[in-house]
Amino acid sequence: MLQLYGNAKSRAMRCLWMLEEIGEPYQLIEKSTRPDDLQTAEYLRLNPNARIPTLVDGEVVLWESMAINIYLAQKYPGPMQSDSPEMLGLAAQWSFWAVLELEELLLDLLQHRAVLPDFARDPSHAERSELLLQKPLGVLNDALVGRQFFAGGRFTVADLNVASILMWGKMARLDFSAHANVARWLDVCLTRPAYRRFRDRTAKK
Ligand SMILES: N[C@@H](CCC(=O)N[C@@H](CS)C(=O)NCC(=O)O)C(=O)O
Repeated sequence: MLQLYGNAKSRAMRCLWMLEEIGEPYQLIEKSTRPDDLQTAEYLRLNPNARIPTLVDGEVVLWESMAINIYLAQKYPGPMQSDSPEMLGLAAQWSFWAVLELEELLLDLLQHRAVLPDFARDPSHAERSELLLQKPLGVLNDALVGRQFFAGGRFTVADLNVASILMWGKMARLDFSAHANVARWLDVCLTRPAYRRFRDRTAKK
């Protein structure tokens, strides 16, 4: 059975969502982000970065959440499977792009709007991140003109990987009003039954 090391409140959520999309049986092996949980000889053999998530699929061991998702989409037959090199290329393009252009800014926004205790929040950090996010949000918004999803006219790993980062914007009250296509697309992604299943399954923990 597929095994995913991580927890639902970390970047592992992206892979848990994908696992629900592909519908294969899997086991979540709970790992926190505490050093004593990650820096064990046993875990370091799987992931020398001492980070989560890590996927174990038989002999295959993978880390990096976006790569795990592209692998799962490619390997398991079903609606998430890429059916052309173009679709695979677009999945890689949007996944790299989301990590490089969105992730750090959104994490900073999230920290300073929602996660840090009040005394440690710096509104100027949040404002700067929100301002810098306007450019990539514009790129996303334009990519979604006349198109419901990023590739092949259907929800794919490209959408899942970008949405699983951009959802931090929702949690951080990012203003999407100037980017209506993005707001609509993100809502569609976050109402997927698989996303709801991921939430229901992990809410009980
Ligand atoms: N680029 C990696 C980042 C993994 C990562 O930083 N995971 C965090 C949890 S969200 C972690 O393991 N932190 C523990 C640490 O940095 O010590 C991915 O997307 O999988």
